[in-house]
Amino acid sequence: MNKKIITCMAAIACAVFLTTPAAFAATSVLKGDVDGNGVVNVDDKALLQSYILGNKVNIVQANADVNGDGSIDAIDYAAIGKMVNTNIKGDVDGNGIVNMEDKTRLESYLLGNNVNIVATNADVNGDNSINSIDYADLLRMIK
Ligand SMILES: [Ca+2]
Ligand SMILES: [Ca+2]
Ligand SMILES: [Ca+2]
Repeated sequence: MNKKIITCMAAIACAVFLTTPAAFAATSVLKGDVDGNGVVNVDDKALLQSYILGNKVNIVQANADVNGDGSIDAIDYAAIGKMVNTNIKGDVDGNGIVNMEDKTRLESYLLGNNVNIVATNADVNGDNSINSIDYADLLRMIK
């Protein structure tokens, strides 16, 4: 009888242990991640700007209020601006790493699509123009 109860309790504890991390992931706050996709990049900056300008866009309020003062405003926008990387050549989306996502984003930008980019990072060769030469340089960086 006692053994059965203990087994049952262990099972419950185990179930709680297994489900808790997932629950945390769904509700945890990532300051700066305005769109709630799990990374802070130039898209979050652009989305917050749109929100502050009064556009009806969906944002994760807890993430957008970076300084936690209960209002989402220009101060938070400036804070996110600092979180988005502008000093890594090739980091087109400004998330701090150079990878295939940056390649895809630059490709889309060069095709004329309306995508957000960090211009200083996308201009890989630093000639003040973002073009196929930068794209070729970026390809070499991630290979
Ligand atoms: Ca994000
Ligand atoms: Ca704030
Ligand atoms: Ca990147």
